[in-house]
Amino acid sequence: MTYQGVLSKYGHLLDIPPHTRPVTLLEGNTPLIQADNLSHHLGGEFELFIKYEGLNPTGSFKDRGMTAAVSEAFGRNATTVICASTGNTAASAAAYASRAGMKSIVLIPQGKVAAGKLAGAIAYGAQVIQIDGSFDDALTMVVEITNKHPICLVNSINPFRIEGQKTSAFEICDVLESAPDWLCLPVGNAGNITAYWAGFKQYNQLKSTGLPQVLGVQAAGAAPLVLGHAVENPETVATAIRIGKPARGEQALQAAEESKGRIIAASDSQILDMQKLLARLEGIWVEPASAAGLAGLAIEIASGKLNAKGKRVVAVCTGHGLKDPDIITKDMAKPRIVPPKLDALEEIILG
Ligand code: AN7
Repeated sequence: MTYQGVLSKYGHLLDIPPHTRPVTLLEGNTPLIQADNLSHHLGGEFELFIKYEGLNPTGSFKDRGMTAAVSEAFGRNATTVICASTGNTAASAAAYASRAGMKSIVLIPQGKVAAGKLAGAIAYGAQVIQIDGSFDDALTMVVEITNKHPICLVNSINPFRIEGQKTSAFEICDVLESAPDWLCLPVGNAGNITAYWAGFKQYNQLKSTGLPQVLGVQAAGAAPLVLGHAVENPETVATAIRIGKPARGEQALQAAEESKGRIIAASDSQILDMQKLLARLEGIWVEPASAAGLAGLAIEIASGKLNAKGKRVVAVCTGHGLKDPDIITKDMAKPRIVPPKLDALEEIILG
């Protein structure tokens, strides 16, 4: 049978109600790409795979959970969904809502959303509202408004988001025929790390696939789970994870602890260096936040705290580089302009 999305493939393993009516863009089934060049660069002698979640229909991992959340809402005839977002959730919610004929409202922190995400939300027809505050302020507002009005909240507080998101852990185990030794991923509002851990645990119970150690990575300027307290004014170039009060912070810490992993911070320059490295060594361009997991892996290997030798490591790259082109082009020298003449071209490329 042709591929019909994550609910069709893994729905029997997900805790979603019977009234759910699938709204899908054939999300999921993303490639697990072996990254030998990068593994070699990081010291080698281990297997590294990139779970390239930026290849989902709206360009980020959010589509897995969003198909579940919107399908559940659609199945009970909800008409409107709302979310707070640093951008990717907004684009995903807007796309799935439109596909279901529903309205979407997205609250974003003013001026801090990457161009490709804002453009997506607008293109898919969301009502986009900028909040003169942070993501955390916006999340508080959508919780309040959905307590008062019949609008469906599709942030990862919504349990169906977590259910759908678990499918990425299932896919990794299906492809590798076991869980990896380590799973590295960025952490913002902490829905994704919560879902992966739940997914790996469920698959291990069902199929004895084993469990990974989980390395969650926050941006140093937005690292509440590393600091042990909320961050009032989170700041990072990785705007996707510019979050100071993660809704599922407790569960993220639990995932790290239970898995004998940890949550660490990477600086903006470490994140951006890894973004470039991954693009240049492997041809995989991800948005800055998505490079955080790998940046954390590099930090842990370099400091000797993580011995990857002989291990299998999966790094989750959550969003596509095209989401945030400005981060690459803003400091870039303009490509040279030459007349349309062969000798001019030869002079440049042959020196
Ligand atoms: C590319 O879109 O929170 O820890 O509102 O876009 O599950 O929050 C995005 C988060 C990692 C962190 N990578 O995941 C939003 C939003 C990318 C992201 C994360 C996000 P969570």
